[in-house]
Amino acid sequence: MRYIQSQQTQVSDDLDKCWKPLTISLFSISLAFVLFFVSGNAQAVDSDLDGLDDADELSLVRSYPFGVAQNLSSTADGAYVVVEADLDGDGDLDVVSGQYIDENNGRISWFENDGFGDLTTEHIITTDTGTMPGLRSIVAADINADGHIDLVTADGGAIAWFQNDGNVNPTFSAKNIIANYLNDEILYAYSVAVGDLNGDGYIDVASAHIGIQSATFNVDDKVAWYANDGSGNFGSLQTISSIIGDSPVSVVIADVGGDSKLDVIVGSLSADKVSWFENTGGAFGPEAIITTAADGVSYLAAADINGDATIDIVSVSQNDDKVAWYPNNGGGVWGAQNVI
Ligand SMILES: [Ca+2]
Ligand SMILES: [Ca+2]
Ligand SMILES: [Ca+2]
Ligand SMILES: [Ca+2]
Repeated sequence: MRYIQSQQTQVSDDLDKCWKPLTISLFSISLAFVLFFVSGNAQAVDSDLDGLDDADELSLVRSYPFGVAQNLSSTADGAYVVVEADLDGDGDLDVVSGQYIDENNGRISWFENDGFGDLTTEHIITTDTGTMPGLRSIVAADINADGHIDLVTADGGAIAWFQNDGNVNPTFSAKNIIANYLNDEILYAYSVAVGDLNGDGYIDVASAHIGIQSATFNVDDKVAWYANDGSGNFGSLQTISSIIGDSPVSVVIADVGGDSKLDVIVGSLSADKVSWFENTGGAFGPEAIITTAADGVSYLAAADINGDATIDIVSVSQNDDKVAWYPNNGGGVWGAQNVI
């Protein structure tokens, strides 16, 4: 079963959650948005720190950590989520962009790769990009197992997927809700990840919701997953973690325990924490902490950084301006933080 796992988190100033702009000195490329990829994961960074609305240039850095930038589009205003996937099934990677303009305006589009690495016309998939705080995360995966790559999103109020009709020039369905605020009390869904979590051969979905915390109102703060029946019908929300005040902001699926079952790794913004939950066979063990030294963690990725055949974790944290990785010494035993 073919899919590309990816996951994104906005790293920018967000007044609602008092986010601070990320300034990473390594990002010296003067582009409006810089993206980096770790094992198919993508991250958008507002590198000029001037907010979301005024970007008029979108570029890709194709190799980890900081490869050669190339222009993608001059029309994708406000874009901050980008995913590569072969949406039309012709063997080359097309590009999906998720654009957040404000809480009521945004769109998800795809750009066909012409086979020479150049991207053609923008095809709008949807302008239904959610409620407060709007689109945050897109992953590409064949959710209904028909051989065509679909899209899964977290858009603040909902976890949803869009079905690829598989035509030569594919179009996408309307938003199929997996879980939402109304039915599941999801608040501020920021991140989605995909993988077969219960071992039935069908790709499931995990999500992280940073919740809302104030002196009088503390809710959600969940990491959850949803079982796929293979046709894109999802079971009810199953809670992996619910720690009020943690603000889980990024979720990644990977087998870090080394038992061939896919585990769930979570970055928690307010707790400055990266932790993982071992998959015990469609259920999850207690939280195991990888680090609490990622101040304002905003994004995670999983990859074998040091080539020892275990999956390591990379974190981006906005309050200490760090990109760091944590070596997996096997069996879920973690080494200390290495700042990149
Ligand atoms: Ca293609
Ligand atoms: Ca499909
Ligand atoms: Ca499954
Ligand atoms: Ca495992």
